[in-house]
Amino acid sequence: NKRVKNKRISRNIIIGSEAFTLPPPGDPARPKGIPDDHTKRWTVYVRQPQGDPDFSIWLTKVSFKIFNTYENPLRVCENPPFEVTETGWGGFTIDIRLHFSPLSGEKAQYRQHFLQLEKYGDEKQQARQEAEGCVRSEYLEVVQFNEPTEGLFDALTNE
Ligand code: SLL
Repeated sequence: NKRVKNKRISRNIIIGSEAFTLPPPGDPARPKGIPDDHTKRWTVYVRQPQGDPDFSIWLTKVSFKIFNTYENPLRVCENPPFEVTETGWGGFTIDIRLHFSPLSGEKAQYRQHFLQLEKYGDEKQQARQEAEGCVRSEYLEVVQFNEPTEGLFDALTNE
């Protein structure tokens, strides 16, 4: 697996979470089977920025390690969408592992995301989060491949 010298390829991904307030226990609108102390439904995700070429060429698997009281806390997504949806009551840090196409010869890369369930920001932001019943927390991440393999270089420069 020959490498292309003096080259670096960068790709952007979005890591984030969104959390929706659940109707309280006893409310007919509350979905069945959710423990009474769970107040939110949340999703943690790795997505591509809108308009970017298909990232599944190079990003082939994403694993999310969620809080260890959940069933099967290591959630592995072998295909997009790379996301996990659960319910709960509290936020925590999620360990994320990005796995790359075998032709890249790259080791997995590690990221973290704090699952933010509570409103945050200034008054205006919090008012909007309250009105939408949704708290979103996202950031842009850069994934860099230094001296990529020829296979990865060709795949990413022909996209
Ligand atoms: C802490 N950050 O103080 C917290 C932990 C865990 C939240 C938050 C339900 C988990 C389940 C849930 O929301 N846990 O149902 O297993 O340590």
